[in-house]
Amino acid sequence: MTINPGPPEHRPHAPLVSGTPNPGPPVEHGRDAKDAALDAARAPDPNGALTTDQGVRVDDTDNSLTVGDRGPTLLEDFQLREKLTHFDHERIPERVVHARGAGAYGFFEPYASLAEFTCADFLQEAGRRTPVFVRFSTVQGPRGSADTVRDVRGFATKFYTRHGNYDLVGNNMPVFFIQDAAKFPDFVHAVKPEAPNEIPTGASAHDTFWDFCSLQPESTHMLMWAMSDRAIPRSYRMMQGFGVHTFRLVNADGRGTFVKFHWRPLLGTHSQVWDEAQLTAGRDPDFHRRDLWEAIADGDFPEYELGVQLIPEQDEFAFPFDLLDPTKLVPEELVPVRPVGRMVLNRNPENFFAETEQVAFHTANIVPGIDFTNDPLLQGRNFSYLDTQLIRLGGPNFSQLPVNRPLADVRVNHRDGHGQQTIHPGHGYSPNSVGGGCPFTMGGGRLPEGVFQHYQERVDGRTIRRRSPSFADHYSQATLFWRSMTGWEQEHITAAFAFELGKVVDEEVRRRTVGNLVHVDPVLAAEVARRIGVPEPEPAELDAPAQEDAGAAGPLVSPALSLEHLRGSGIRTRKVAVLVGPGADADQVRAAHEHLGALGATVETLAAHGGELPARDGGRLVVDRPLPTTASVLYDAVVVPDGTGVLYDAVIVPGGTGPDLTADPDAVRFVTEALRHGKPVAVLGSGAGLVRAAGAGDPTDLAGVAVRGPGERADEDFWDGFARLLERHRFPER
Ligand code: HDD
Repeated sequence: MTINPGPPEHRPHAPLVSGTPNPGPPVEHGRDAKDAALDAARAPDPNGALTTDQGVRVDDTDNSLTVGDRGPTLLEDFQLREKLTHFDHERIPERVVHARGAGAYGFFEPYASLAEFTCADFLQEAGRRTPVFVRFSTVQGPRGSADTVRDVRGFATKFYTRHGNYDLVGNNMPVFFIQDAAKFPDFVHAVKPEAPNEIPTGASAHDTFWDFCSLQPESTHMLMWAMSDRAIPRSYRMMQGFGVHTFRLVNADGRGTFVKFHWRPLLGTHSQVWDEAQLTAGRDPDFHRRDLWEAIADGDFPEYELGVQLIPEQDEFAFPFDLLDPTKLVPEELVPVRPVGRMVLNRNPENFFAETEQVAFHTANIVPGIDFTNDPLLQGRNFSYLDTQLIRLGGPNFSQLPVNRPLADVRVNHRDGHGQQTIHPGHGYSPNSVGGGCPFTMGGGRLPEGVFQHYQERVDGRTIRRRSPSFADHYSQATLFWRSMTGWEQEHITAAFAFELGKVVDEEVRRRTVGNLVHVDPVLAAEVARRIGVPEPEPAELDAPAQEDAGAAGPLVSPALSLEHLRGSGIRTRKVAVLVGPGADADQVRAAHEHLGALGATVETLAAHGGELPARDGGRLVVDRPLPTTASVLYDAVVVPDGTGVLYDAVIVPGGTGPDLTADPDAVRFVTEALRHGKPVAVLGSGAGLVRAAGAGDPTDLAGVAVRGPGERADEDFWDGFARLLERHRFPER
């Protein structure tokens, strides 16, 4: 029986009234206006008596109402019926794509006013903060799928501006698979698990995806990105975001400027390697979700810089590709990215379902100062997102859900519908006289600030159903991407094609894909063909130059596309494992924690079991995690101090005389994987033995391995040097 802890706190819910006063601009620090708005929707303090939905207190929630001890359950048990009925209806349809995700609140603040180009409220004033909610996601897998699959990542941002909600619904890659929204259902049916058996989960390595892409060469550029390490990010905190389409900024005078949006993570853009990503999916399917949550909970707030590429209207046709084609990017060498502000994610949601699951993004949620272009992919999206929320969130009132509710005043003539929560005053029609003509519109002449008006684009043409000839070049930018990669990036892309196509059963699909790759790079095509066992392209095909049409011009190489140039600086939040056994050098363990910790890394001591271990100097070493509960793939670097021989992403081996970790298979596997995945490793004294036990030979011969010989002091320079290795993140050339 539940003990009643006393009367519940009296905290009535004020009904939402349309047109309630604007809570005003968000405050500069602490809880912002969105937090205050969410407070209003929060359930009463749970520290009170359990009630039914009707507020009736419940005396027992564990037993059904029955006739006697062993008799039938009674229909009159309204508490049981309510409990079961609500439970039976807990699930809503998951998103048809991007079902798996994680979200966070934060704020955006501009560095300077962008008023010259846009009257968008959130870009007007340096330092003025606008609350945001961001949801990151994978595309293919269902809600319960693993985080580290090879896939595009969604990067969707809702800005709660004073002039209404603005949604920037982007991805971590700057282009897309298709050019026209009419192809989206086909594309998604092809990439999703196959219809007969719903296999595979969270993977594009299957026949229907490659069948579609091989027949739809416009996907080639995006395929290059999807086969690159961009598709296996290290963290949501370490990936770029892109608005993909060309949008339009509009200033107070109605002047338009084309714009491409970019998010750049301050921690640098980093990826896993394929073997690591696959192992991580087993070790921690929630790897990215957990990483985001823990970073925010620990106060390591993820930060991204918003950048824009601005293109004057008169330059619309100045490029060797069509700005409206979403399979094309604008090389940064042609139009530099101008930094305009920063976004900080500083608060985790309180309830995953209420916030992260129910958040509803919509590409057509734009605000004064931002407008669309005629990109046919974007135009279709502008229909689809609203449409999907109607089924997913059960009706037309989803924008009243707390996470979706604007901070700006909402006065509408919409009425009723499922889930209506607003008590609307007035009659809901316009024009009216009985309500004094309210709510009124603000049309006519030069509009006051904060009123939306579309950019007045001149459009003229016949009604046709055909792809624009200016969209015809499908290979030039795929080639640009390929040529912009370093050697190791090219090898990873080649291996990814070989892996994915190696899983494809239909040989014709494999051949066709290789036939498309010939137009990207003949050597790539030949190597993929060799690895998947289809005939190598004929010499004639190998000579085929990249498509020589209008699109073939442009820069030959764009360094900005390579991960090699996106590393960022510092080692903040990198995870370092220190592998120890009994007899490890406590000074070295302490130094690793202190030096790397002071630079912002998270350092953990791992050993065969939890608790404590004797150190070489007779002291005790506190173990943060037992090795069997963790794995190298969950760390960025390993330190194996002397006296041990260990198992992390970066290994520090302190010198010492304790039992040899080389005899511990967990420890050997840990270091083997760290080395195989190109992670920085530090070995001190006898710790070097663990690298040898991992079959990697002499540690001094290995890139990214810091070594201190027996008896050598690991001074500050040593740890600073190791931090520089960690800053680079990976040594794929190893
Ligand atoms: Fe989409 C969700 C990004 C093309 C239709 N999309 C969705 C999400 C992201 C993107 C990040 C998840 C939002 C969230 O976290 O709730 N989608 C993109 C990008 C695209 C793109 C960057 C190309 C540039 N999408 C696209 C097309 C269509 C859709 C062409 C349909 C015509 N997308 C949807 C959708 C989803 C969606 C079916 C599923 C759930 C949702 O909208 O809310 O409407």
